[in-house]
Amino acid sequence: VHSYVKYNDLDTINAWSANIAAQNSGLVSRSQLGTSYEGRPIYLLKVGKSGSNKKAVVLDCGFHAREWISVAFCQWFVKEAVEKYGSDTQLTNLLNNLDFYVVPVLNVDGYAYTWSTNRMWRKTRSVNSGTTCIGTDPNRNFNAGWCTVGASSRACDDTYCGSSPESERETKALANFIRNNLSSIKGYLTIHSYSQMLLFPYSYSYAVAKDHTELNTVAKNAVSQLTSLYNTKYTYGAGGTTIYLAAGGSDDWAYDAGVKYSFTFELRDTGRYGFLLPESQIQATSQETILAVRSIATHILNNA
Ligand code: 0X9
Ligand code: ZN
Repeated sequence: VHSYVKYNDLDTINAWSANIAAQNSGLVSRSQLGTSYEGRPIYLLKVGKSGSNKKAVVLDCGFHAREWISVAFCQWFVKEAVEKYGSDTQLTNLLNNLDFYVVPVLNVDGYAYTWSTNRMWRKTRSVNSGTTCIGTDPNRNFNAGWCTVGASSRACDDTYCGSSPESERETKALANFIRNNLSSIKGYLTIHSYSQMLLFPYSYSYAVAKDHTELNTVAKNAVSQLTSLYNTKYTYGAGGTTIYLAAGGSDDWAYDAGVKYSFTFELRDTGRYGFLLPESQIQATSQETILAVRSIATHILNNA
């Protein structure tokens, strides 16, 4: 049975997304972004009041299979939208004027595998030729300095960049969706864990992004909002200098494709529990993170 304060398995999440769309048809609709390597549907929720020529923000969760708090956050975000639409002024304004394209779980095969077999799995579950090692790191598989730095060309490694950019069905599906909707998509938010960081381009090199100053201000304000709730400390900045150089990430790719407001969240914690963040922290983590997402979305609405 689905719970917002527990980690839910993939079947439960898929049933949840069908239900929340069916029960909030004026605000949420579900479609299929694509199909995974093992044949599972990858769903997409469009969250927003219908209108014409709306700007849009993509929000994805579950790139890395073991980062369960990310997946929990996407569910919480949609719950907030449907529960507070019409009463919360800021949220209502955002949903009236922006569409959020939410991918509750991108790496569905990997997520299922963390439930069935190996809680610490990170990559996709695609078969690699010439080895028994499975999977590609989806966040090393985008065409942004692909496999040049902070990524491995060895299929057995956790940061394997894949046989070519977008070699994975999951990354190809997301990239195609963004490419096909570039005229409306103004923001790209990809949710990971852990480290308590808010990152923006670039991570594939130390090059300073054209919009660095603005992105830094947006990040600073978002982090300030996040911290205001429970005093959770975040660092923020360009990925290369703030966390590490790592090429092939979706944030850098989306930015270079023209999505100016491109951010990676690294949610709680800083390592005490790491990927095994207790369920008791889902609510607080989600609530504080939503403040940051609202802050970024408000900036996009007013400036994009
Ligand atoms: O290494 C990653 O993919 C992210 N950290 S994680 O621990 N969740 O794996 C950080 C991604 C930052 N952005 C890029 N490297 N493009
Ligand atoms: Zn991650």
